[in-house]
Amino acid sequence: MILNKAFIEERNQSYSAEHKRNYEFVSGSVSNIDEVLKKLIDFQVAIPSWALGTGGTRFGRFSGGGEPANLEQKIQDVGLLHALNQSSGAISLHIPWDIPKDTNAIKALAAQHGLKFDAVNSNTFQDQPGQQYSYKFGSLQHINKSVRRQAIEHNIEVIKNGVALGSKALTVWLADGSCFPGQLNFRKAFQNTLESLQEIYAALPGDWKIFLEYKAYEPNFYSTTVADWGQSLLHTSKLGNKAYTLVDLGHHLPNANIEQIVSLLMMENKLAGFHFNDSKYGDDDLTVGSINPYQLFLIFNELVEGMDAKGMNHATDLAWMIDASHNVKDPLEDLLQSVEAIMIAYAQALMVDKTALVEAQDTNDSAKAQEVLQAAYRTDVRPLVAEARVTAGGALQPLQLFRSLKIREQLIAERGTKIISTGL
Ligand code: RM4
Ligand code: MN
Ligand code: MN
Repeated sequence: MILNKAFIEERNQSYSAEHKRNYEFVSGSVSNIDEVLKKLIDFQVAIPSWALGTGGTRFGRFSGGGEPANLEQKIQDVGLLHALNQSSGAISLHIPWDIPKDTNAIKALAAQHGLKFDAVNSNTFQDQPGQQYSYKFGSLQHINKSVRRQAIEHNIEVIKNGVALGSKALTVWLADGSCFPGQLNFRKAFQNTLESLQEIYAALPGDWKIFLEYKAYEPNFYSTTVADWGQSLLHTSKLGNKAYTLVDLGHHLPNANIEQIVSLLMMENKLAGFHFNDSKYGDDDLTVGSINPYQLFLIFNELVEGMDAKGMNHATDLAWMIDASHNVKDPLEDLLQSVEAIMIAYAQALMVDKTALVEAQDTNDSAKAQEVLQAAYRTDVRPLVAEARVTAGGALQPLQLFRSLKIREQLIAERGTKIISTGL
């Protein structure tokens, strides 16, 4: 199914009078409105190939029907999202869940939908059929060199897959760690991990980057070998200037000040980018903005401030990706909501009165600083985001259009109800 721009434009008509009114109201107070719109249009968020099927927990999985059965169908799904919101112009693949069989055909299909290939992700947290050594006790950290070698080779293989598709980065998330005190020598685990990463780093093409995620716990519940931003930064600093630390919002301990982490990683030129999601307890992988939208705004406020201080391009100098997966919503509706939440937080951050904020900071005026931030956060910027989307050829109301066109019903008719997508 391909939604073309003319069709979407026609469907937008029915809401356009109301939109115009709302847009005029909010844009009237934005002095640099053209610049803001341009930034919103340029900003693209990559969709993870593993989020297009229904997610599960270790207790169960409730398939919603019409899930993509293969990589081609996953690309079609991201194509649908992008047609609706014009902000999801890239897909991030997980290997071996999504190994392309015919690379050229896959590239052509993606191009037909206006999609690029974002970072490729390796997987050494599961054993695959036929694999010689098990990752039960870790991969890049493993006490046995043969296991480490197998995991290194896998990452190099993933890079090769990515090169063929035109990706420019490898994202590594390691489940490595230990479940009980005394199980692991922390120093040796760190050193083995670093040496393994150095071998992977050496295999990166000249214009590639490696992103190293951190995560506080799970699946290991006593220690994780790359557990926080300090441990990731230690590795990425030792590796070199092609290595960056990736922030997955759900990977922190409760109440961590993520916006401060982001600010300092940027200061050190070590921020890779994001895996966006939201969480109440841990790595919940909930819809972006569904639990703590103010935190998301504060993160974007630091991002915009930090990127502007360094003269960075907001759209292209950091990697923007969603990493979400859960049990109950239609995955495509969920992703539309996640992208919208990201765009809203970004638009609000663009609206912050920077001069007033700096003035408040320089005079220790905490009350004023709060007023400035909350003035931006409490502005309803949805008409700005919608205007950018419509200008780019997207739908005024993507979720409503998805529902009124009965897209899920059509996907179920085409694909059936029994398919279980690869992923979590
Ligand atoms: C991990 C981590 C990785 C993702 C896997 C599926 O918790 O967030 O980024 O690739 O889940
Ligand atoms: Mn992640
Ligand atoms: Mn995660």
